[in-house]
Amino acid sequence: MATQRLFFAISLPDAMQQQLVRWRADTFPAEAGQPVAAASLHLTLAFLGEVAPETSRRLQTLASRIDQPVFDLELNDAGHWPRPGVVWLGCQRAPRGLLQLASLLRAQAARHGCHQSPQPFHPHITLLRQATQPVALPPRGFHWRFHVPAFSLFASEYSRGRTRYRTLASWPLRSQDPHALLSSS
Ligand code: 3AM
Repeated sequence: MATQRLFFAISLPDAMQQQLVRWRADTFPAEAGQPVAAASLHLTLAFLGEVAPETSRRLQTLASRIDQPVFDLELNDAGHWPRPGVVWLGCQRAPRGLLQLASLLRAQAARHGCHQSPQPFHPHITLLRQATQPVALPPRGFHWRFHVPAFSLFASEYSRGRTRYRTLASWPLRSQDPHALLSSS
């Protein structure tokens, strides 16, 4: 079987996708860049590149054993990276659960030969691509919050001039134990 282009990521609830798409249309002019389709909005945890089936199976087995708690994501930051041409949404302070999850997945990927960028992890949701010209960013003050109960492995597939992301598998994060919360308060 052929290799697949894979990445681990967090997907957004449908309602959040729709809200962000509406906000994006009101916030950025059409010439700012190429909007990412609502269903493709995601937060990448670890990019794996082209992966052979055996490595993909191993990484999925490891992912299924991850025992990390659920967390909430607050989107209250935006930025522009002119070189890759990306306008993004992110968080001023990334939750610890998110950083730990990404760090685990990246370490497992690196141990299985998937090159990991030496750049520090900057969690973001890409809103626009091909945004290589200066873009006016919205003033801070916006924020959306959503709960992250799971993470997924996606295949990035290119056909008929379009890239589509297909979910291959998803794994739940550990729910907060209400007893643990009570006893720690
Ligand atoms: O949409 P974001 O920015 O989260 O940019 C690609 C996209 O991330 C990134 O993987 C996600 C799914 O395609 N990506 C593509 N090539 C990459 C590479 N060589 C890469 N990330 C790191 N290194």
